[in-house]
Amino acid sequence: MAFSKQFLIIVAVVLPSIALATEYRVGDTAGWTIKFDYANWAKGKDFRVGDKLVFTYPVGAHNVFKVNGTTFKDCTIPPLNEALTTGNDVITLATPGNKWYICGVGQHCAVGGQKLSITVLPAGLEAPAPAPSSANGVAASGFLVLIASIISFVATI
Ligand SMILES: [Cu+2]
Repeated sequence: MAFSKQFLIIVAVVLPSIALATEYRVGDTAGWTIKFDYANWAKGKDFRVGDKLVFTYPVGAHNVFKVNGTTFKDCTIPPLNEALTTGNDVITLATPGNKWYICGVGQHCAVGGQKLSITVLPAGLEAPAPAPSSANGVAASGFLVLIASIISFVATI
């Protein structure tokens, strides 16, 4: 019983954050690479403040620069010390607005099309439209009540 109780507590702590913030693996299974249509990948996705972008690639093969719109368009490579290079770079979307990311290796941006442009919307719970905001709140609190009752149920076993 000790194990399943522990498991449920972990689920209770982790799941609400998953429900409210989304982690996007850039390029899905293709990851961060050349000759991939990132404009198409981003299309229709609802990027929100608090969501995360994860850039995955073999270390050394690519890198990630967060740039401005002009640099994005021209594929100007910033100083190398500004690059993310871990192969599993997680970027939390902290502010709303347009965000641009490019690869600074060789001609990956200019020729390989390894560039991502997204528009980040305000966080779901702070959205200006009241209807979806309150709907999210109700769903989240209902979810927490459910988890709490599961935990108290397990605790009584
Ligand atoms: Cu690259």
